[in-house]
Amino acid sequence: MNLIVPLITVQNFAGIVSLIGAIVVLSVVLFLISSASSYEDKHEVKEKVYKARKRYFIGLASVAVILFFSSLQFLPYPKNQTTPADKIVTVVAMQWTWKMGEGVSTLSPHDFVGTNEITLPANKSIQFVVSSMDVNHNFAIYNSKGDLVAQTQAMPEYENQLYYTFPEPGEYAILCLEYCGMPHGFMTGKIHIN
Ligand SMILES: [Cu+2]
Repeated sequence: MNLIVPLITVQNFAGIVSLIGAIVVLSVVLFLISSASSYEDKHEVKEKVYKARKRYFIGLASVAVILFFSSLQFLPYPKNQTTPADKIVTVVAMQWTWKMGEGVSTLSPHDFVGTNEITLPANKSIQFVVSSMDVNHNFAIYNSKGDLVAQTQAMPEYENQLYYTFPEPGEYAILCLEYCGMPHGFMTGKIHIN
């Protein structure tokens, strides 16, 4: 998987936003430390801190609300899946691999037999029926550039439906995004799109 991308990726963007957030938090802390001069009495300092905290909270909440609503349009999921998908894939997560197979499984997650590599068509809507046979996992699909393109929780005794249309042929990697034990990082799979 090629993780070095010249253009800014979603992950890079999230990293930059986190960095800016950390700088803001650090600035507030430094401001509070510097403003807590020994010449002022405790009451005055407290007033200052409360004022700064209120402003910080309102600012942060406003940014969060704006980002939330303005980024909704980028969600990769269809608003209402009314037409049936072109293909259904059963996905069962287990410590520490994936079982995948085409079609709806009538077997229990435990008895379901699948492979951690699957070949699917491009430009066809795929419905992943995702569950787990042991603990909570997270089924995450990454494209060849290392961008997260779709994900859903893989939970025991519950089926999550994930709809995704692969826009182009290529290799897609599956990773688990829910820490599920020591070998969690090795819990990988592959989707070949052609
Ligand atoms: Cu995991």
